Amino acid sequence: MVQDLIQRIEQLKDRIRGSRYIVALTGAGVSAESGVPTFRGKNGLWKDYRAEDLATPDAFARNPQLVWEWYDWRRQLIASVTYNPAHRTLVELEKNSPRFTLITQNVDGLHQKAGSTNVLEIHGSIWKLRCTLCSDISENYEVPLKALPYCSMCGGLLRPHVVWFGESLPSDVLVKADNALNLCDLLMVIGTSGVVQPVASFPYYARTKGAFVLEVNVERTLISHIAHETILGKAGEILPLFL
Ligand code: BV8
Ligand code: ZN
Repeated sequence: MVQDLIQRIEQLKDRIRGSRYIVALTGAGVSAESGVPTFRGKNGLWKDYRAEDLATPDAFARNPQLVWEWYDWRRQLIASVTYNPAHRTLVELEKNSPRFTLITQNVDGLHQKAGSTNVLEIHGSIWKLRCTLCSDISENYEVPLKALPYCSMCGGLLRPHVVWFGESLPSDVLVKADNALNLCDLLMVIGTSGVVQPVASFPYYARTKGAFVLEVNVERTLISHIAHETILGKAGEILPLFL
């Protein structure tokens, strides 16, 4: 069993070394070992609410206070943790690869804190706010938020600059992601359950364009049947083995 894993890791190291364009697609699982709860894990994200119930425009329109309470709680939690070996390994891979793009569904900013530079935040960032009236985007690192934030330009209520359910992904980021998935010869899918669309279809798309799809997760997921190789284990323990 262990011998088999060592052999598979060695083969994957050769493949990584020989890749001309690596894309990494990450989800909540890469931040789990930093202490950031995943969305659909058993410990869940917050009280008895589900992300699908709070991360929506309707929830915010109905009760901005409650939605901001949830984001403020997550911002405080994220501000109190730091990146882990999974994030750091992706920084090293970016440095050592001829071409490398990191597409993340995470909004926590831990990839950038760890040193990743070419990061596509496909679902936005919890550290950016957008005005609900004039759409001005600002960065805000205030934890805890003392009150509901309002726009300095027009006085409109600010919302988290993240993609909620039912909202389309930022087209400029989508175009870059599409291009990367089209051109890469290795796609590493790390710590995502493959539930949320359209990102969950990215591995399938990359595979049809000829990429080798490698998945790292603690359990098999909806992506596993698309992956050429699935390594079961914690991202913070498995990824450093590829260096
Ligand atoms: C869109 C940002 C339409 C905010 C998020 C049916 C009904 C209603 C809607 C739909 C439907 N079918 C499809 C939809 C569309 C919907 C969707 O996919 N719903 C799902 C629930 C079925 N999608 C959308 O609404 C998207 N927009 O489709 O727009 C449209 C189209 C055209 C024009 C206009 C509009 C928008 C989706 C974006 C939603 N925003 N978050 C915020 O974060 O607050 S989603 C949320 O889920 C996060 O972004 C998160 O990143 C993302 C994905 O979750 P994961 O990252 O995979 O996390 P999860 O907990 O699920 O899994 C963690 C994984 O890690 C697990 O596999 C676990 O095993 C693993 N793991 C744990 N520990 C470790 C580990 N792995 C390795 N190491 C470890 N240590
Ligand atoms: Zn404004």
